[in-house]
Amino acid sequence: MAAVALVRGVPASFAECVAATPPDPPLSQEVAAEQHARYVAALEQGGYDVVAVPADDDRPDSSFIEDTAVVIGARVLATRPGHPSRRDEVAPVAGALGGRYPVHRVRAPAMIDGGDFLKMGSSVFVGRSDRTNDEGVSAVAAIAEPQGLSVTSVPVGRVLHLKSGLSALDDSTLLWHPNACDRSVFDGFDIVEVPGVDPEAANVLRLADGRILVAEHHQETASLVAARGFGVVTVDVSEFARADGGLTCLSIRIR
Ligand code: CIR
Repeated sequence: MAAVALVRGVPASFAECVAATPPDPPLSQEVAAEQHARYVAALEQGGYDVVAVPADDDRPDSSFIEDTAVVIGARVLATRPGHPSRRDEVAPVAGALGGRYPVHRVRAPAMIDGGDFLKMGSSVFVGRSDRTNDEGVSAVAAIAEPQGLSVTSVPVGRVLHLKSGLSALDDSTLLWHPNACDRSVFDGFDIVEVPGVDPEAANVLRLADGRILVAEHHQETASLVAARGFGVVTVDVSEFARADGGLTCLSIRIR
């Protein structure tokens, strides 16, 4: 089956995104839209068939589509995002996925953001963050465990989401920044530590062809990943980084 990536265009209200620190100067929808177009092109060149969910001008954070659904084996969990302003982003994404997969729904009080979900082979890790609670982790486990996947709940450190500070290079190799979580969670995996002050430098995206997409403003990460023998592609997503989003946040990948 072809690898598919769902994306969602940049809304007119992008400047109103939730952000830990108010961006100064304000976010630019125009710049973000240009960067988004290049991101989509990089996904296509990396082997993904890209499916665009219609943009929603009234939902500023809706380009961060990763948070709205997670693909768990042969099933999809439509999330209930931790930030209340983001909950209405979910239905159109669940609708787009529904034609391909059985879609399960998360019910209150459970909360989960897709940025807290990481799958490496048969291991699933779910970050316990300000956006994802224990009930959210249980919702993942209820779908993952019957499919033979193990689920580990991971207290996140000083990051928004688990994947704000780590990501998989392949099913056994993890790019990890110390702010993300305790390193021992990933005992048994090959860990590549990312130095520096910005945990988002550890957020990269596996393309369908095995190459790794790295944010252009994280050149040190690009060198680290290349030194491990992976092909590297870079793309500028700096406008999204100013809204606390990384590379993975901008798509839902189905491989
Ligand atoms: C938010 O705070 O929800 C958005 N401004 C950023 C979401 C980033 N998503 C992700 O890390 N998966």
